[in-house]
Amino acid sequence: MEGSRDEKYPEWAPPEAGAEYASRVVAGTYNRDAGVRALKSPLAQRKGPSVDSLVEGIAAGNRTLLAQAITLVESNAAKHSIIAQELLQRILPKTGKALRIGVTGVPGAGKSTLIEALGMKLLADGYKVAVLAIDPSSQVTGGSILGDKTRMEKLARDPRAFIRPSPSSGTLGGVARKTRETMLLCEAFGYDVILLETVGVGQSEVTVRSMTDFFLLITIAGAGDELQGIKKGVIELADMILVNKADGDNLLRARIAKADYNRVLGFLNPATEGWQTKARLVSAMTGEGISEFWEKIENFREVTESNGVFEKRRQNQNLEWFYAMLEEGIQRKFYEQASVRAMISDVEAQVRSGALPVTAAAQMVLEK
Ligand SMILES: Nc1nc2c(ncn2[C@@H]2O[C@H](COP(=O)(O)OP(=O)(O)OP(=O)(O)O)[C@@H](O)[C@H]2O)c(=O)[nH]1
Ligand SMILES: [Mg+2]
Repeated sequence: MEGSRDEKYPEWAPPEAGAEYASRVVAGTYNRDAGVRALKSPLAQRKGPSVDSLVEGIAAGNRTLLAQAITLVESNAAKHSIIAQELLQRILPKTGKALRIGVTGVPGAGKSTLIEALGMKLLADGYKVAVLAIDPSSQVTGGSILGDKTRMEKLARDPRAFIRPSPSSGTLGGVARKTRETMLLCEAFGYDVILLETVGVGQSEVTVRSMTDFFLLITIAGAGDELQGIKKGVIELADMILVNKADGDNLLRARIAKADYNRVLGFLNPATEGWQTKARLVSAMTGEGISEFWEKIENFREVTESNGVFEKRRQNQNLEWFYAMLEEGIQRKFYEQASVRAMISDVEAQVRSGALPVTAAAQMVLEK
């Protein structure tokens, strides 16, 4: 190969390349200390804005940077997590001021239509609104709130509102962590009301309850089966039950359903100390009843803030979250150990064949 000691042909040049190949690669100088420093800095290991610019962008109301910050907290990469935690630490003083409302209900109950109607009303009242989703099915389907965007058309188009689909990967615990952190980013950005939608099947309602101040259950009048359709457990979580689609021919049936719910609610412990959960009629389509139930939610905030329940719930939610993350971390660290994994595969066979009692087997692995 031709050229001086520090000059080489590029990789793509054929081995017999002559002077007709004009390209040369010049060996770079390498400052080892600076190089190591740069590699160690997590900021150097990703493209995209720095923590400073994300913090400033969020404070300045830059939606593009908010979206990038959310993408960062949603990342599963360890190097992103370090930066995300630094970002969250920095914005923390600006969080906590929004009212966090969970919305659940069976598929088709009208959650999205109602969120759109309520959201538009809140914008008109001067609030800024963020809508987030926790969708347990999205691991399979890739997220159904995409379809929802068309049902929240007006809200999606309004610059004062923000709609974010469910983070789509990981366990419910992982999705919950991402949603909580996204909620904090939205609060730092200045959204006053956060609406958290989840479909009313499985565990996700409990998760949404555990991160919201007010929990709204949306139902519809069915053919006499309204109380069987929803598990009693979910009713017990609710601060308000809205019987939606109370319009047209459906009005009478909606009234009956409302009375049925109120009767049942009379026997249940309230979800929030000092607050009686009631069923109300609403039509997300006509807008009838929306202002009235929002007034009740404002009333809820006044009552629970003055009796201390609001603050106490948030403190408990933070503690619960802390312990959940701790447990998750302990489990992960435990199973990551090669010796533990080896021992488990050993012991597993003995447990299966009955050669070793289960309790003794678990004890053996734990002592390891
Ligand atoms: N008549 C009437 N129809 C409504 C009302 N609210 C919603 N709908 C209709 O009910 C259907 C379902 O509404 P959505 O808002 O998509 O329901 P959802 O609970 O978000 O459904 P999923 O996201 O699939 O769980 C749509 O066709 C709406 O137009 C209402 O107040 N009255
Ligand atoms: Mg929906």
